[in-house]
Amino acid sequence: NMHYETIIAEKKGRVGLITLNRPKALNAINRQLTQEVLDAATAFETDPDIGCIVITGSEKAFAAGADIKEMQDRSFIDMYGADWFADWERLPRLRKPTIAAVAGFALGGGCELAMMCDFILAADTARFGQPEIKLGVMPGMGGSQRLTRLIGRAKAMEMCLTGRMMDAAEAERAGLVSRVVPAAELLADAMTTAETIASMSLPAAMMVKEAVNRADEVDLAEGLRFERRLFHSTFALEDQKEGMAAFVEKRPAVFKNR
Ligand code: CO8
Repeated sequence: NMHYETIIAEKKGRVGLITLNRPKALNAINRQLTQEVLDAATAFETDPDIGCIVITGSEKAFAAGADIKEMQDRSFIDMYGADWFADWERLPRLRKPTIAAVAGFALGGGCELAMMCDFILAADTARFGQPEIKLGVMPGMGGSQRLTRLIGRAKAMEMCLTGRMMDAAEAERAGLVSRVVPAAELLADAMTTAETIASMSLPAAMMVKEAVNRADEVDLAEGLRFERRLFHSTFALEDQKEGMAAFVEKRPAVFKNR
Protein backbone atom coordinates (compact mmCIF):
# COMPACT_ATOMS: atom_id res chain seq x y z
CA ASN A 1 0.00 0.00 0.00
CA MET A 2 1.15 3.48 -0.92
CA HIS A 3 2.10 6.09 1.66
CA TYR A 4 0.31 9.44 1.72
CA GLU A 5 -0.25 12.16 4.33
CA THR A 6 -3.71 13.53 3.49
CA ILE A 7 -5.39 10.34 2.27
CA ILE A 8 -5.32 6.60 2.90
CA ALA A 9 -5.13 4.42 -0.22
CA GLU A 10 -5.83 0.70 0.11
CA LYS A 11 -6.46 -2.26 -2.14
CA LYS A 12 -9.36 -4.38 -0.94
CA GLY A 13 -9.89 -7.27 -3.30
CA ARG A 14 -10.45 -5.75 -6.75
CA VAL A 15 -11.47 -2.39 -5.27
CA GLY A 16 -9.16 0.60 -4.79
CA LEU A 17 -10.31 2.58 -1.75
CA ILE A 18 -9.25 6.21 -1.26
CA THR A 19 -10.16 7.72 2.13
CA LEU A 20 -9.74 11.50 2.45
CA ASN A 21 -7.92 12.02 5.74
CA ARG A 22 -7.48 15.60 6.95
CA PRO A 23 -9.86 15.29 9.93
CA LYS A 24 -8.85 18.60 11.55
CA ALA A 25 -9.88 20.51 8.42
CA LEU A 26 -12.95 18.38 7.61
CA ASN A 27 -11.00 17.02 4.61
CA ALA A 28 -10.68 20.47 3.01
CA ILE A 29 -9.09 20.09 -0.41
CA ASN A 30 -5.64 21.64 -0.60
CA ARG A 31 -2.96 21.11 -3.21
CA GLN A 32 -1.34 18.19 -1.40
CA LEU A 33 -4.64 16.33 -1.08
CA THR A 34 -5.38 17.06 -4.73
CA GLN A 35 -2.06 15.58 -5.79
CA GLU A 36 -2.37 12.57 -3.51
CA VAL A 37 -5.92 11.68 -4.62
CA LEU A 38 -4.90 11.97 -8.27
CA ASP A 39 -1.71 9.93 -7.74
CA ALA A 40 -3.57 7.16 -5.91
CA ALA A 41 -6.39 7.11 -8.46
CA THR A 42 -3.88 6.93 -11.32
CA ALA A 43 -2.06 4.05 -9.59
CA PHE A 44 -5.37 2.15 -9.28
CA GLU A 45 -6.23 2.97 -12.89
CA THR A 46 -3.01 1.33 -14.11
CA ASP A 47 -3.22 -1.63 -11.68
CA PRO A 48 -4.62 -4.65 -13.57
CA ASP A 49 -5.93 -6.15 -10.31
CA ILE A 50 -8.26 -3.19 -9.65
CA GLY A 51 -11.68 -2.98 -11.29
CA CYS A 52 -13.39 -0.13 -9.44
CA ILE A 53 -12.35 2.87 -7.31
CA VAL A 54 -14.20 4.20 -4.23
CA ILE A 55 -13.56 7.66 -2.77
CA THR A 56 -14.86 8.34 0.72
CA GLY A 57 -14.31 10.70 3.66
CA SER A 58 -15.15 10.52 7.37
CA GLU A 59 -18.41 10.18 9.25
CA LYS A 60 -18.55 13.96 9.72
CA ALA A 61 -17.35 15.15 6.32
CA PHE A 62 -16.72 13.81 2.87
CA ALA A 63 -15.00 17.15 2.25
CA ALA A 64 -15.98 20.66 3.43
CA GLY A 65 -14.70 22.28 0.23
CA ALA A 66 -11.51 23.69 -1.13
CA ASP A 67 -9.09 24.77 1.61
CA ILE A 68 -10.17 28.34 2.32
CA LYS A 69 -7.05 29.08 4.41
CA GLU A 70 -4.77 28.06 1.55
CA MET A 71 -6.63 30.31 -0.93
CA GLN A 72 -7.58 33.38 1.07
CA ASP A 73 -4.50 35.56 0.38
CA ARG A 74 -4.06 34.66 -3.27
CA SER A 75 -4.49 37.09 -6.13
CA PHE A 76 -6.21 36.66 -9.47
CA ILE A 77 -2.92 35.99 -11.20
CA ASP A 78 -1.93 33.42 -8.55
CA MET A 79 -5.12 31.47 -9.23
CA TYR A 80 -5.28 32.02 -12.99
CA GLY A 81 -1.56 31.58 -13.51
CA ALA A 82 -1.47 28.27 -11.64
CA ASP A 83 -4.83 27.30 -13.19
CA TRP A 84 -5.78 26.37 -9.62
CA PHE A 85 -7.38 22.91 -9.45
CA ALA A 86 -7.30 22.29 -13.22
CA ASP A 87 -5.51 19.05 -12.30
CA TRP A 88 -8.85 17.70 -11.08
CA GLU A 89 -9.82 17.20 -14.74
CA ARG A 90 -7.79 13.98 -14.49
CA LEU A 91 -10.34 12.38 -12.16
CA PRO A 92 -13.40 12.26 -14.44
CA ARG A 93 -11.08 11.15 -17.26
CA LEU A 94 -10.26 7.89 -15.45
CA ARG A 95 -11.61 5.00 -17.51
CA LYS A 96 -12.33 2.62 -14.62
CA PRO A 97 -15.61 3.14 -12.73
CA THR A 98 -15.47 5.44 -9.68
CA ILE A 99 -17.93 5.76 -6.77
CA ALA A 100 -18.14 8.57 -4.21
CA ALA A 101 -19.36 7.29 -0.82
CA VAL A 102 -20.53 10.44 0.98
CA ALA A 103 -21.35 10.88 4.68
CA GLY A 104 -21.63 14.27 6.36
CA PHE A 105 -20.64 17.49 4.61
CA ALA A 106 -19.96 17.53 0.86
CA LEU A 107 -19.66 21.27 0.31
CA GLY A 108 -18.13 23.39 -2.43
CA GLY A 109 -15.17 21.50 -3.84
CA GLY A 110 -16.30 18.48 -1.79
CA CYS A 111 -19.64 18.34 -3.60
CA GLU A 112 -17.80 18.94 -6.86
CA LEU A 113 -15.33 16.12 -6.16
CA ALA A 114 -18.24 13.76 -5.45
CA MET A 115 -19.89 14.78 -8.73
CA MET A 116 -16.68 14.00 -10.65
CA CYS A 117 -17.17 10.35 -9.69
CA ASP A 118 -19.42 8.14 -11.82
CA PHE A 119 -22.10 8.07 -9.15
CA ILE A 120 -22.64 9.09 -5.53
CA LEU A 121 -23.84 6.76 -2.78
CA ALA A 122 -25.02 8.80 0.20
CA ALA A 123 -25.37 8.11 3.90
CA ASP A 124 -28.55 9.48 5.46
CA THR A 125 -26.27 12.04 7.17
CA ALA A 126 -24.96 13.45 3.86
CA ARG A 127 -25.39 17.17 3.19
CA PHE A 128 -24.57 18.72 -0.17
CA GLY A 129 -24.06 22.36 -1.03
CA GLN A 130 -22.22 24.94 -3.12
CA PRO A 131 -21.64 27.65 -0.48
CA GLU A 132 -18.91 29.50 -2.40
CA ILE A 133 -21.17 32.53 -2.91
CA LYS A 134 -21.09 33.10 0.85
CA LEU A 135 -17.31 33.55 0.56
CA GLY A 136 -17.66 36.07 -2.24
CA VAL A 137 -16.60 33.58 -4.90
CA MET A 138 -18.33 30.88 -6.95
CA PRO A 139 -17.95 27.17 -7.77
CA GLY A 140 -14.71 26.42 -9.61
CA MET A 141 -14.43 22.64 -9.89
CA GLY A 142 -17.58 21.94 -11.89
CA GLY A 143 -20.39 22.96 -9.50
CA SER A 144 -22.19 25.27 -11.90
CA GLN A 145 -21.91 22.74 -14.74
CA ARG A 146 -22.22 19.22 -13.28
CA LEU A 147 -24.85 20.18 -10.67
CA THR A 148 -26.96 21.78 -13.40
CA ARG A 149 -26.77 18.68 -15.56
CA LEU A 150 -27.51 16.36 -12.63
CA ILE A 151 -30.38 18.16 -10.86
CA GLY A 152 -31.56 20.73 -13.43
CA ARG A 153 -31.44 24.47 -13.73
CA ALA A 154 -33.89 25.58 -11.03
CA LYS A 155 -32.36 23.64 -8.18
CA ALA A 156 -28.77 24.24 -9.32
CA MET A 157 -29.38 28.00 -9.55
CA GLU A 158 -30.99 28.10 -6.12
CA MET A 159 -28.20 26.02 -4.54
CA CYS A 160 -25.38 28.09 -6.06
CA LEU A 161 -27.08 31.47 -5.48
CA THR A 162 -28.13 30.91 -1.86
CA GLY A 163 -25.41 28.46 -0.76
CA ARG A 164 -28.01 26.42 1.14
CA MET A 165 -27.43 22.75 1.92
CA MET A 166 -29.47 19.84 0.61
CA ASP A 167 -30.01 16.78 2.83
CA ALA A 168 -29.68 13.20 1.60
CA ALA A 169 -33.40 12.71 0.98
CA GLU A 170 -33.64 15.83 -1.18
CA ALA A 171 -30.45 14.84 -2.99
CA GLU A 172 -31.97 11.46 -3.84
CA ARG A 173 -35.25 13.02 -5.03
CA ALA A 174 -33.29 15.47 -7.17
CA GLY A 175 -31.19 12.73 -8.79
CA LEU A 176 -27.87 13.86 -7.32
CA VAL A 177 -27.25 10.49 -5.63
CA SER A 178 -28.04 6.95 -6.75
CA ARG A 179 -29.16 5.70 -3.31
CA VAL A 180 -29.30 6.69 0.37
CA VAL A 181 -28.27 4.13 3.01
CA PRO A 182 -27.99 4.27 6.82
CA ALA A 183 -24.69 5.93 7.77
CA ALA A 184 -23.43 2.83 9.59
CA GLU A 185 -23.76 0.81 6.36
CA LEU A 186 -22.33 3.33 3.90
CA LEU A 187 -18.81 1.98 3.49
CA ALA A 188 -19.84 -1.68 3.45
CA ASP A 189 -22.52 -0.93 0.88
CA ALA A 190 -20.10 1.08 -1.27
CA MET A 191 -17.51 -1.72 -1.13
CA THR A 192 -20.10 -4.39 -2.03
CA THR A 193 -21.34 -2.25 -4.90
CA ALA A 194 -17.76 -1.68 -6.08
CA GLU A 195 -16.93 -5.41 -5.80
CA THR A 196 -19.99 -6.19 -7.90
CA ILE A 197 -18.83 -3.78 -10.58
CA ALA A 198 -15.25 -5.08 -10.35
CA SER A 199 -16.48 -8.65 -10.91
CA MET A 200 -17.92 -7.71 -14.31
CA SER A 201 -15.95 -7.62 -17.53
CA LEU A 202 -13.67 -4.60 -17.08
CA PRO A 203 -13.66 -3.62 -20.76
CA ALA A 204 -17.49 -3.82 -20.80
CA ALA A 205 -17.66 -1.65 -17.67
CA MET A 206 -15.26 0.87 -19.21
CA MET A 207 -17.42 1.00 -22.34
CA VAL A 208 -20.55 1.56 -20.25
CA LYS A 209 -18.82 4.50 -18.54
CA GLU A 210 -17.67 5.92 -21.87
CA ALA A 211 -21.14 5.63 -23.38
CA VAL A 212 -23.01 7.15 -20.42
CA ASN A 213 -20.51 10.02 -20.28
CA ARG A 214 -20.99 10.59 -24.02
CA ALA A 215 -24.66 11.33 -23.31
CA ASP A 216 -23.57 14.63 -21.69
CA GLU A 217 -21.61 15.70 -24.74
CA VAL A 218 -23.47 14.85 -27.94
CA ASP A 219 -27.03 14.79 -29.31
CA LEU A 220 -29.19 11.67 -29.10
CA ALA A 221 -28.62 10.39 -32.65
CA GLU A 222 -24.85 10.64 -32.28
CA GLY A 223 -24.95 9.10 -28.80
CA LEU A 224 -27.02 6.14 -30.02
CA ARG A 225 -24.60 5.50 -32.90
CA PHE A 226 -21.66 5.67 -30.50
CA GLU A 227 -23.38 3.23 -28.13
CA ARG A 228 -24.22 0.78 -30.94
CA ARG A 229 -20.64 0.68 -32.21
CA LEU A 230 -19.32 0.04 -28.69
CA PHE A 231 -21.96 -2.66 -28.23
CA HIS A 232 -20.84 -4.34 -31.47
CA SER A 233 -17.24 -4.25 -30.30
CA THR A 234 -18.08 -6.18 -27.10
CA PHE A 235 -18.46 -9.21 -29.38
CA ALA A 236 -14.67 -9.13 -29.81
CA LEU A 237 -14.29 -9.87 -26.06
CA GLU A 238 -13.72 -13.31 -24.58
CA ASP A 239 -15.91 -12.00 -21.76
CA GLN A 240 -18.90 -11.83 -24.14
CA LYS A 241 -18.47 -15.52 -25.01
CA GLU A 242 -18.11 -16.39 -21.30
CA GLY A 243 -21.05 -14.24 -20.15
CA MET A 244 -23.48 -15.62 -22.72
CA ALA A 245 -22.24 -19.23 -22.33
CA ALA A 246 -22.68 -18.97 -18.55
CA PHE A 247 -26.26 -17.77 -19.02
CA VAL A 248 -27.10 -20.63 -21.38
CA GLU A 249 -25.39 -23.19 -19.12
CA LYS A 250 -27.18 -21.75 -16.04
CA ARG A 251 -23.96 -21.05 -14.09
CA PRO A 252 -22.27 -17.88 -12.80
CA ALA A 253 -20.00 -16.12 -15.30
CA VAL A 254 -16.29 -15.87 -14.56
CA PHE A 255 -14.87 -12.97 -16.52
CA LYS A 256 -11.24 -12.80 -17.58
CA ASN A 257 -11.36 -9.04 -18.05
CA ARG A 258 -9.86 -9.14 -21.50
N1 CO8 B 1 -11.18 25.12 4.27
C1 CO8 B 1 -10.32 25.18 5.31
N2 CO8 B 1 -10.64 24.79 6.55
C2 CO8 B 1 -11.91 24.34 6.76
C3 CO8 B 1 -12.86 24.27 5.74
C4 CO8 B 1 -12.44 24.68 4.43
N3 CO8 B 1 -13.28 24.61 3.38
N4 CO8 B 1 -14.00 23.78 6.25
C5 CO8 B 1 -13.78 23.56 7.55
N5 CO8 B 1 -12.51 23.90 7.87
C6 CO8 B 1 -11.87 23.82 9.18
C7 CO8 B 1 -12.37 24.91 10.11
O1 CO8 B 1 -11.68 26.12 9.83
C8 CO8 B 1 -12.06 24.34 11.45
O2 CO8 B 1 -10.69 24.51 11.70
P1 CO8 B 1 -10.21 25.16 13.13
O3 CO8 B 1 -10.62 24.14 14.13
O4 CO8 B 1 -8.73 25.28 12.94
O5 CO8 B 1 -10.92 26.44 13.28
C9 CO8 B 1 -12.29 22.84 11.25
O6 CO8 B 1 -12.25 22.61 9.84
C10 CO8 B 1 -13.66 22.38 11.74
O7 CO8 B 1 -14.65 23.20 11.13
P2 CO8 B 1 -15.79 23.96 11.98
O8 CO8 B 1 -15.31 24.28 13.32
O9 CO8 B 1 -16.30 25.07 11.13
O10 CO8 B 1 -16.89 22.79 12.06
P3 CO8 B 1 -18.47 22.97 12.23
O11 CO8 B 1 -19.00 21.61 12.49
O12 CO8 B 1 -18.77 24.07 13.16
O13 CO8 B 1 -18.99 23.44 10.76
C11 CO8 B 1 -19.08 23.38 8.34
C12 CO8 B 1 -18.86 22.60 9.65
C13 CO8 B 1 -20.52 23.90 8.26
C14 CO8 B 1 -18.80 22.43 7.19
C15 CO8 B 1 -18.11 24.60 8.31
O14 CO8 B 1 -16.80 24.13 8.59
C16 CO8 B 1 -18.07 25.32 6.98
O15 CO8 B 1 -18.96 26.07 6.65
N6 CO8 B 1 -16.97 25.12 6.19
C17 CO8 B 1 -16.72 25.82 4.98
C18 CO8 B 1 -17.60 25.31 3.88
C19 CO8 B 1 -17.34 26.09 2.60
O16 CO8 B 1 -17.55 27.27 2.52
N7 CO8 B 1 -16.85 25.39 1.55
C20 CO8 B 1 -16.59 25.99 0.30
C21 CO8 B 1 -15.14 26.31 0.20
S1 CO8 B 1 -14.76 27.20 -1.29
C22 CO8 B 1 -14.71 26.01 -2.46
O17 CO8 B 1 -14.86 24.86 -2.21
C23 CO8 B 1 -14.43 26.46 -3.83
C24 CO8 B 1 -14.24 25.25 -4.74
C25 CO8 B 1 -13.78 25.65 -6.05
C26 CO8 B 1 -12.40 26.16 -5.98
C27 CO8 B 1 -11.84 26.13 -7.31
C28 CO8 B 1 -10.70 27.09 -7.44
C29 CO8 B 1 -10.32 27.30 -8.83
